[in-house]
Amino acid sequence: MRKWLDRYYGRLRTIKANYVLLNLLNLRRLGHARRMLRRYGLTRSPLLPLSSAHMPKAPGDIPWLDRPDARQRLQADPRLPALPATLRQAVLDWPDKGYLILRGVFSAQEVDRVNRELQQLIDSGAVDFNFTGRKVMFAFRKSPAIKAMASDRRILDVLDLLLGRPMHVFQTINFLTGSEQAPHSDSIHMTTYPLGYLAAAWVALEPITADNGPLVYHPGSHQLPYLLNEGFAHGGGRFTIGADAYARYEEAVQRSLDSGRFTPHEFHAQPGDVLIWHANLLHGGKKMATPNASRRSMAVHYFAEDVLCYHELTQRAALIDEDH
Ligand SMILES: O=C(O)CCC(=O)C(=O)O
Repeated sequence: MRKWLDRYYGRLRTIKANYVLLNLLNLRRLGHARRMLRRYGLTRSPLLPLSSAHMPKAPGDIPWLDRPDARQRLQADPRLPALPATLRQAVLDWPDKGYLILRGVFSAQEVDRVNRELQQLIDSGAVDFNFTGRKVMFAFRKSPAIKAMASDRRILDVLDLLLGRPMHVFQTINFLTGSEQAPHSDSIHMTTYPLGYLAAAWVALEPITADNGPLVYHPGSHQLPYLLNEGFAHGGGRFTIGADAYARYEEAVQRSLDSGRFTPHEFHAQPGDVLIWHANLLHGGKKMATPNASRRSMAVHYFAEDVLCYHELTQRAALIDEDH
């Protein structure tokens, strides 16, 4: 029965018309997409499928630190000398590395408050794990402590500088264990037009070691071309999404890593440490040495102001609650 149901829901998820229906039910949360479509000259309803195939052919504005002269621009920027030396160096390295680490951003009390509130929400059934069984999505809508951490100015100020536009929280993902997720770029899940106006911050909420499934990232991989639907055999058609599009995407990413050009790094961290990564940096979660080892942590994804945001694989505009 379970198998049959999984197959049935799996099939429903491939039908584009179902996403149009879901969009209709969430019309109020598509205001942002409607405005952005208009802003970028696209005469398309946000209810309809939306992917990189529908975007203007011109790439549009490129984030300032993704341009070839990023380093020179940074060196001439009057904001740089005002930064603490380690942060200044990390920002200067961002164009080449695609990540930066901020140690000790959050205090033990701030971390404890987040862990406590999350546990209360889980225990009361106010939030639940998503289909992966490992991720609690959007808990910032229900927890003041998580919201405060996600929208903390110490992170947002760095993001605003790196992306050159004001950045806004789109989603939080809380983990109690490792994700063990295969390498991917966030731009397949949260694509923007213009491309590249997304970033993520990952906060350690307990000690993270080689054993409890640390985040794994591949410095420099953000400079690879963005891998979007036209870059791999996603298997979809005019009316359908490819049934195993994500598995095919992961295989294509793995092929790009198999060249050995990028060395994987693990983020070993103390509670309150933060790693920020670029929209196109390949990353994932290492296998836990002990199954289900505790790895409390939180990933936050941010969109820049005034960009169009959508999910490339399901071809759906991002639902944005503008009152959050
Ligand atoms: O925390 C992890 O293991 C992976 C997180 C991740 O891939 C993401 O949030 O995009």
